[in-house]
Amino acid sequence: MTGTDTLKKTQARSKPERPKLYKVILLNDDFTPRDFVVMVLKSVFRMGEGEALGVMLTAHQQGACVVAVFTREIAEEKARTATEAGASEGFPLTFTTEREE
Ligand code: TYC
Repeated sequence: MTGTDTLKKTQARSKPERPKLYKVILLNDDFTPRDFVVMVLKSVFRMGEGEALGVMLTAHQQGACVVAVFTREIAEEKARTATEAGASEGFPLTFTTEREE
């Protein structure tokens, strides 16, 4: 057996990369009803009432709030689904995604 064969059996050639993570961010607006925002947070992000209320109030007061962190595909899908839930009722509710540092 050569040295190379031994290396192959004991050591990975390249480390599997850790997947990049993306934040889903809720943006405040002046029109979407508070209870609708809470309902979307509960249904799309599986939050309980208290957590959803806290996230909604933080966005309302600070302008934005991080909702959760996922891999890119999941973050984008959840942000799209939640934004569409608002749009389907005529609300400007917006969720964006941002790469985590
Ligand atoms: N600002 C909205 C209102 O006063 C409620 C709201 C909160 C909307 C958070 C969006 O991300 C949001 N009706």
